[in-house]
Amino acid sequence: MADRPMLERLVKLNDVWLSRKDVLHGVKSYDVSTKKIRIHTDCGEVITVNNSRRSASARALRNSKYRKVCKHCKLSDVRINRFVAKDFYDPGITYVETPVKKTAPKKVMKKGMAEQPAAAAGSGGNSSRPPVGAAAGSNGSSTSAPAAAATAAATATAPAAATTVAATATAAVTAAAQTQPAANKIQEPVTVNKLSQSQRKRLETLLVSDEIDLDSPDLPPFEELEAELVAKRKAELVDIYENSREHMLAQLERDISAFLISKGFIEIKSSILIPEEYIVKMGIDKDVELSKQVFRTDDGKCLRPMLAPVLYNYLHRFDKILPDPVKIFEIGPCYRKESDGSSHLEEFTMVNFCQMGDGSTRENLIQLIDEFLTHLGISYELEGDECMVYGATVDIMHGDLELSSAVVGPVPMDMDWGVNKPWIGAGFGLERLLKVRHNFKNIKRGSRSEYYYNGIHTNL
Ligand code: ATP
Ligand code: 9VF
Ligand code: MG
Repeated sequence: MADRPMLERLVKLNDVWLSRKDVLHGVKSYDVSTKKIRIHTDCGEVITVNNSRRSASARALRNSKYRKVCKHCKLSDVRINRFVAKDFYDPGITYVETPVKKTAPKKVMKKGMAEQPAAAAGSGGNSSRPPVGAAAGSNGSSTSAPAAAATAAATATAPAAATTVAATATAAVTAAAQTQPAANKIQEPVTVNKLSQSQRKRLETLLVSDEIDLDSPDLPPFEELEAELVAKRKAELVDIYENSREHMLAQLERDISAFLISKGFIEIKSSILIPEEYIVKMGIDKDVELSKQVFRTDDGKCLRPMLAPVLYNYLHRFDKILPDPVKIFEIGPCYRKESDGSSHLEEFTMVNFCQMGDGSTRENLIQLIDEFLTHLGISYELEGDECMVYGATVDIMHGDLELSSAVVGPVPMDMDWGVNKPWIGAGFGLERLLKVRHNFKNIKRGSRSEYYYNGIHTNL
């Protein structure tokens, strides 16, 4: 038995297209991409489907059944007969049909249609057209096997589907009977609205923060809630489109950038791809956790996990050029292999600002951080910590979430980078700032994303 032909080949051989409602169209032209096929019918319709062997469209074209012929396509009898007879197939080849897996009512209906060939055929308006299913056995070749197999599969699934529906209905009736209040009692209707796992997931996706408690006992029905949230999210996106048109991550970057520039810091934009040796030079040896988190490329480079190495190089060179103190910052993507979910991204945005020379004191660092977070409207607490790169750090926390690690230099590592003045610096994750600002459950909402736009899932 041969593998099934691609849909593309079936379209070419049959020269007709069978719509989902089993209407036969003439194929005027078609074009294919790597995955899809786009068919232009004689009546001017354009259909794009997966160019697959296993699709419903491919199965339909391997069969010879149709319900009616499109009036506008003006198909000749020759073309219709070609589709029905399928004598362009090698009669020695039997194509393998997969059994129909799903017991959807749609399939049952199709089976019903196949059972009334004459009636269905009569509705098309073309009297010379062969009846549905006429090809099965009509030319005696084995090419009719798929049609028979498909019919058999459909027949086999039909009772199962019917049973399922009946069983559900019975269950519902029973449930209703059980919850019926006694006739003489007046009872408030109790809405016990248990969400299925997939319904809960869908609603969680549609919620931007915790605006609705999904465990509330008087939650509206899923369909109602979903429709309401979809409408709300769409309206919000339209509002963004009509008014600000700014991406929150980009907007935050611009805001931070303007703030730091106003405080006398010069903005840097360096490469995201950096020499791997910078990681080692930062004191992060191969056996250290952060080293294992680095995305390496095969040319001795890596995606930067931090901004500090390049900033060190700038401090070293600017020291000879710019007046003291030297104040610099960079904002941009950083990459780390992470496993922890809701506060870690593998691709995140860091701002690292630092000052070298005069005024590089702990007080000034704390003062600057306070002004920075006050400007952004984000509350915080300070916490002492230790890290393997710098030793003592001041962590800036919002509850349990670390917003930043800040350091008061100098540190011994400065020698390796040619930096020999005191310094202060801090690195903040922008997505963490957005998470706090917008009360996002997951950091992904405010990140670079194919799906989330300003916290809103775009699958609406
Ligand atoms: P954590 O302990 O939370 O993993 P860290 O101490 O490793 O963070 P730092 O190296 O101090 O992070 O980086 C400075 C800041 O960058 C952090 O305070 C945080 O705001 C942000 N950041 C670090 N890693 C990530 C990440 N994977 N996703 C999002 N933001 C991050
Ligand atoms: C503060 C966190 C080494 C003098 C160029 C600047 C800093 C901590 C930043 C960052 C990191 N350090 N994720 O250094 O500002 O580097 O670990 Si500089
Ligand atoms: Mg840290």
